[in-house]
Amino acid sequence: MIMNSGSKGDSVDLRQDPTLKPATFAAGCFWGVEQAFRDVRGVVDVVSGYTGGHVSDPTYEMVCSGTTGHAEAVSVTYNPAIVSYESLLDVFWSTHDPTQLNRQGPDVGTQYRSAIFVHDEGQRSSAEASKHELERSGRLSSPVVTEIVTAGPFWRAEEYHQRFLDKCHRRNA
Ligand code: MHO
Repeated sequence: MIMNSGSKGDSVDLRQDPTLKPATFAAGCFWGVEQAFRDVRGVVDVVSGYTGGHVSDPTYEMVCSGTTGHAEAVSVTYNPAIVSYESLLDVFWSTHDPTQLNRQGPDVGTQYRSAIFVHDEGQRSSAEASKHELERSGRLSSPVVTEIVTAGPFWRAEEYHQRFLDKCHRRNA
């Protein structure tokens, strides 16, 4: 469930279409992660936000301070008839380095941790199987540190963070 505070923008309401499913991922700075999922066929909406923390309605500055426990994350709404959760997991693994603990490249802090926030037991077992498969593949030289945890409240980030890279490209065009 995406929590909107104030007059932050619209997002797809899952209650309006029971065939759509939610998926939530944290893989470092949400700008690029949002972009990666937007490009996937069968993904109908992606929202950048904050989840996994312990205060309500956090701001970007609060999350950046590392004191709220939140991770920068994306809430993906997808059509499982077109794209499987397993395919979304493949996108998740390929969009970041899941061996980096509490950082992603130059971005350091628990807000940049690698995590999969699962919405049901089916997602949990798929996520665990996918993580084990990646570990066993020998493609990575260090252990995968990705957390697999139950999804809780997801707070939509400030509007300027939504479609951030699109907006950058338009400014620079
Ligand atoms: N190092 C990045 C982090 C942004 S991301 C939304 C920057 O400030 O440019 O946390």
